[in-house]
Order: sequence, then C-alpha cells, then structure tokens
Amino acid sequence: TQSHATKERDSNQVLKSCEELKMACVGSSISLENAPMLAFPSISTADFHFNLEKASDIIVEKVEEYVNKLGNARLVLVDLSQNSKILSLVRAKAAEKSIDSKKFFTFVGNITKLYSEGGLHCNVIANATNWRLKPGGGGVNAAIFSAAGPALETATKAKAGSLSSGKAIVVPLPSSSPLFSGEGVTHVIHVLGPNMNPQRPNCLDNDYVKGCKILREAYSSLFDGFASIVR
Ligand code: AR6
Repeated sequence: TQSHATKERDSNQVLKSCEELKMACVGSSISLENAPMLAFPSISTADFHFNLEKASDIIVEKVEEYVNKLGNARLVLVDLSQNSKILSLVRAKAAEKSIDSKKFFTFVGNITKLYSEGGLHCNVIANATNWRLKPGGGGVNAAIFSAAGPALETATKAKAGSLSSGKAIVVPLPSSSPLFSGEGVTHVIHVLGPNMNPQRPNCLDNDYVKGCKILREAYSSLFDGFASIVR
C-alpha cells in the first residue's frame, strides 16, 4: 500500500502535469475554447445578387469538405440579421448533413464587433471584397475596411493590387488596427466571389454553371487561406 507521503507526491505530480498541460494549451491554442476561429460572411449573396439556395448548398458542401481537415479550428458563418435567409438555409442543410455543431455554426452579429458585442473571439475574419480591394462600396467590405482603419488598406496594398474572382488573399492585420486591439482579429482574408449584379463589374449574366464553379473556388481559397494561418 502507498504511504500518505507517496500519495501526496503523486497527486502533486498530477496537479503539476495538469497545470503544464493547461499552459501548453494556452500557448498553442490547443483547447477548443482557444481554438482558432474563422468568421465569414456569405460571399456574393447580397450586393452581388447570387442565388441563396445555390449559395447555401455550396457553403455547406465546402464546410463539410474542410471542417475535419482543419483540426480544432472552427468556422462560423455570420450575418447581420436574426431573419437572415442565408443563415437559416445553411443551418438546416448543415443539420441534415450532421456537421459537428461545435466546429461549424451560424452567428447573428456585425462581423467587425463579434468579440465586443457578441463575446465571440474570432482571430480571423473573411471579407467579401471587390476586384480592386478598395474600401467602401457598401456591405461587409465597407464595414471591415472602416472598422480596421487605414492599417488594413496599407497591409492589403502590400499584398496585392487586385483580386480575380474565385480567389482569396490572407492579410495579416497590423496590431495598430482597432480591429486587432479591440476585437482580437489578427488576419483578414479578402475573398472575391462571382458577381450576378449587372450594375457591378464582370457580371456573369445569370450563368450559374460558371457562377457556382467560381463560388466553390472562392470558398476553397478562403478555407485554404485559413488553414495556412492555423498551421
Ligand atoms: N457583418 C456581418 N455580415 C454582414 C455585414 C456585417 N457588417 N455587412 C454585410 N453583411 P455583401 P457581396 C452580410 O453585399 O454580395 C461590396 O460593395 C450580408 O448580409 O457585403 O459579396 C464589395 O465592395 C451578406 O449576407 O457582399 C463588393 O463590390 C454578406 O455579408 C460587393 O459588395 C455579403 O454581402 C460584394 O458583394
């Protein structure tokens, strides 16, 4: 039988190991609480007029493809309104496919205020941008560039002058940006989706064969970009 002293030593050892494990988890974001998280808007479905049924199929298909490849990292689809049609379509389709709701879920909130207003810590956010990678223009692009301040525009310019549709670029956010200091966002991934709006450049004139292909590529580029940060 173990002596009292031996038991105490062993339990101290266990406690010490737990403490070390906890520290290791914090340091490397191993625990799910601190797991890297990408918040993304539904690409192309507002200003770019992309069909919501088709877009929701593609979002769920791509999430299913990537969610397990991403290890502990989590994905969250965000929209502004409780009544968001795209959020309810995606929620229903993700449930049908039994996608792990700890690793992928939907969230109602402003993507630039997820931590301060929603208590959700997303270290990476995606932006549905324009081909010039320019601030403004309304929608989520205007919101993100405005919340991030000029630091994002400078960091973006350093990476690229333009973006083709179906592509994404990862931009590390300088710590001087209020989005970094206030919301804990370390990277913005700009994504250019297919455009179905005749009032915007490169309209696909309702060609959904091309459109769906480009939207799939856009989500692949986005999730590959996120994977490159997580690794
Ligand atoms: N937080 C969360 N979601 C948002 C926010 C926000 N602050 N703002 C919009 N959404 P859109 P697109 C949602 O139009 O269709 C821009 O002018 C919105 O409800 O921003 O890809 C660019 O410069 C919708 O679900 O992007 C491009 O020219 C989703 O974000 C063009 O619009 C995408 O809506 C891109 O059009």
